[in-house]
This record gives sequence, C-alpha cells and structure tokens, in this order.
Amino acid sequence: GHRGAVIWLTGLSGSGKSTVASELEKRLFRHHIHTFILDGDNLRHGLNRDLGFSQTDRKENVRRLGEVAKLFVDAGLVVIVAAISPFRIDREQARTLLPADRFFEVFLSCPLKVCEQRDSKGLYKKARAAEITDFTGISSPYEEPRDPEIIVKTDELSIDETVDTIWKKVMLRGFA
Ligand code: GGZ
Repeated sequence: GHRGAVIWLTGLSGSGKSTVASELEKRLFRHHIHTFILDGDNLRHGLNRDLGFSQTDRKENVRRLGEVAKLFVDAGLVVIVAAISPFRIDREQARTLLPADRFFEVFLSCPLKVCEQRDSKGLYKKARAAEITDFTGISSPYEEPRDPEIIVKTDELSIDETVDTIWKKVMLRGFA
C-alpha cells in the first residue's frame, strides 16, 4: 500500500492550483489512493479566518497548512496543498516537517500576463485599480521555487497533461 505524502502546489493566483488539485485527486482516487485537499483559499473561511494577506499573515497561513498537512500524512493520506505560498523559506519550512521522500513541491508555472488575462475572479483588475492591496504578482512578491520536484507550465499544458506529469513523478517515487 502507499504511504502518506504531501503534493504541494504553489503558483500565482490563476495558475490553476485548485483545478489541478481536484483533477489530481480524481486520478489518485481511481488508483485507490486516499487524498485530502488543503486549499488555501478555502481554509481562509475557517481555520485561517483570522489571517489576511500581509507577509506575516501569509507566512502564518503557510505554516498552518504545513502543520495540518503533516497531521494528515501521519494518518496515511496523500495531502494535496493548493496555496500561493509565495515565500520560498515558508515552503522550505513545510518541507522540513516531513521525510524527504514524502514531499513533492510542484511549481505551477504560468506567466503573470496569462494569469491576469484569465482573471477568473476579477481580482487582478481590482488589484490594478488598487481596490485590493498586497496582491500577489502585482503589489506583493512571489518567489519561484529554485529546485522543485516538479515544474509544470500550465499555460502550455492541458489540465490532463499537467495531472499526468505530476502522477508519473509520484508513481515513480513509489506512492502508487
Ligand atoms: C493573493 C488573494 C488576495 C491577495 C484574495 N493576494 O486565485 P484565488 O483568489 O482563488 O486564490 C487566491 C487566494 C490566495 O490565498 P492563499 O491562501 O493561497 O494565499 S497565500 O498562500 O499567499 O497565503 C485569491 C485570493 O485568495 N486572494 N486576496 N491580496 N490572493
């Protein structure tokens, strides 16, 4: 049987994290792998409702996501984290909570331009108009991973191809 692991999706707003998370979950489910999605945006309605988008709050958000992910991994699940998680050091900190072979950092690489064109929630428009402050990529930084386990260019690949890429890597490491 498989052991628990974390598949940590990081990238800009609009890079496809939530969509990829739910499609990846379906794929893992078909292979009888029990998963749990921790979506940054969703958890902000409950566990992380006290947090905003300042640097301090994002760091705390990512810290909690990492700790909760670890709990679920200890319970044997494959946890898919979907959060911008913009700071390298915070992602690295989350990584240290788990054995090296159980943490997959996946960079959903997509040019800001493309994310901004998609603007599925109209947030980039608001950020440009300064109706939203501290918006990632516009008025708040995003630090790209330097050496992630997986990089997928979500502006060039279909969702299926993206999921394939992640799935193959996870499989190779013996989680299926
Ligand atoms: C970035 C924001 C902001 C600001 C609201 N900056 O694309 P979305 O809408 O659906 O997902 C984004 C989500 C980001 O939450 P995370 O918990 O992933 O962020 S972090 O890891 O940086 O703590 C976006 C929405 O919240 N959103 N305001 N100012 N994204």
